[in-house]
Amino acid sequence: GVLEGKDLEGVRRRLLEKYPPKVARKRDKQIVVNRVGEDGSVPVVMSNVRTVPGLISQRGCCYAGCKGVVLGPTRDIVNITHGPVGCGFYSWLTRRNQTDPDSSPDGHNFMTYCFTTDMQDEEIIFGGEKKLRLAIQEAYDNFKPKAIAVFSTCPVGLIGDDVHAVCREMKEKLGINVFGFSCEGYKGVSQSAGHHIANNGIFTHVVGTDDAVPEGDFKINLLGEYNIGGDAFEIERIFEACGLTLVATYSGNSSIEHFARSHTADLNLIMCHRSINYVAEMMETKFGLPWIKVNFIGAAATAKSLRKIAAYFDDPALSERVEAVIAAELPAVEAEAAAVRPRTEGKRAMLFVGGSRAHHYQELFAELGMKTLSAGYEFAHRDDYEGRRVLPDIKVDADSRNIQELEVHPDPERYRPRVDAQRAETLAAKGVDFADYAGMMPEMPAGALVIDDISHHETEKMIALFKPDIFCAGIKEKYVIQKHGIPLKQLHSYDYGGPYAGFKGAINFYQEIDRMVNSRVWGYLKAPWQKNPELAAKYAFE
Ligand code: CFN
Ligand code: HCA
Repeated sequence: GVLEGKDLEGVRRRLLEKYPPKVARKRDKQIVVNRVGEDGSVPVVMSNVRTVPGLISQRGCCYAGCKGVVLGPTRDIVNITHGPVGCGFYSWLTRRNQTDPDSSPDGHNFMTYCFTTDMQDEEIIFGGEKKLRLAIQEAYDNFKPKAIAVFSTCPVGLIGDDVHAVCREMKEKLGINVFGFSCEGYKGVSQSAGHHIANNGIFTHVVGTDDAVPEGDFKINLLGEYNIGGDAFEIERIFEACGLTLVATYSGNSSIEHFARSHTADLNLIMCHRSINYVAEMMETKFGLPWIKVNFIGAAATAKSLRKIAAYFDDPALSERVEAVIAAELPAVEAEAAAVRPRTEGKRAMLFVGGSRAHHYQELFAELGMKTLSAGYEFAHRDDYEGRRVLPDIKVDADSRNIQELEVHPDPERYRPRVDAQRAETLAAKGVDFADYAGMMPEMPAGALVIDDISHHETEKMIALFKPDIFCAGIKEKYVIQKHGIPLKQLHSYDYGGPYAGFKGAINFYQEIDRMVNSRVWGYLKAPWQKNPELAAKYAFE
């Protein structure tokens, strides 16, 4: 098996043995050994459940998912964090979502600013609506933005400020789009609830407000791509070369104007399903826009995704251009992989990240001849693990719109009814699965250990048991892991690197992983007392 002949049940026991019985019973359902049936079925991993208090989790909060993740990367909305200063400050560009100032002809790029109401004791006690009103006014006076969005942090919900009423009032007064999100950090069990709230809000307040159809024969939206380390720039480069017209990206280097007309595209491509599937579902229901999953992490995955898009449009000229782009790009990538592979072949990785990258990055490691011993998401749901469609199973707040309540657009001439049956048949005939709900586990080897919402304790056990050659996670894990002498690659912020998407990104990734897994520095990481018995003895008695 992948886990090097280790007794897998024994490994699971070792991870759980220190826990009190009730905790062990819960974690037991979130740690499974992968098996893949002939029909692609995999075991159930319990996910999207509350973390046991006291366990050190990698997870973030609802506000992080809404403001930090989904809407933070939009450059021309003034995003105001309503709360004490920390939430706004810590979600200010730490994710390394990039913008291209040249793509804002009006000069609107507010990414370099951090907007917050900076609530004090006075607002917590007497209410913060007045300060929020002033903040919106001040932002408007200084920047004259097209839109202002307000994001609630924990205390806002606790004291009951009505951010939506303030937004409505200011929208009326200023004559620009002003809308709020009840994304208090404590809602739900992770960032995931925040994704949902962001999706519902942007759909309700922005999508479909501009009916002007952009020019282009093959109009697409790219959903769930946030331009971390410039990934979206590389994907845009490839789309352009292929002759695909990108209407909107949700939400790397995005503009509110792109969202407003995104319903006029022909096809939605979903890169990170977890964070944005709700927008895709709602666009499909209301405007008849079909969606397919893509993955631009890995050269082979990129080529496969481009071919899938071409198959969807079923146009010989497009297919020809796509093939030409793949043929032009692949040789350089393959040459680099071949150069690096003798040094990376057989090395072992573990990936514990978010809700899609722990899956997508396995492609890049496979291209390096490396194997994934163990992987897991922080906050993904069963469909992201199993690759099957299961209904959204998280509770959202009352002001969020439920997708089931949506009606189709009143103009069926203009917007196709939900899922064009004929097109689905055409695709099936070409062997393209229209509803390809690929997930992590069906694409992982049997015997790999899948761990949902891994705890710090389990992380240390996994390190001690397997000594992987590289561990992929985030900033909170990084230095703890490295002190064990194992390099940690941040798959959130990419450390200081990137892009890793597309063809050029793959080359960057190969080179960086080669440097990391082959650096001799990790062998020198013993602390003085680990090398010197006298020191060890001294500290033992102090
Ligand atoms: S950029 Fe995305 S790809 S949006 Fe999501 S699930 Fe986070 S911020 Mo960190 S890196 Fe991560 Fe994914 Fe989608 Fe990023 S794996 S945890 S909420 N994520
Ligand atoms: C978030 C954002 C985060 C955190 C990354 C990390 C990101 O979830 O709040 O823990 O290093 O990608 O910036 O996921």
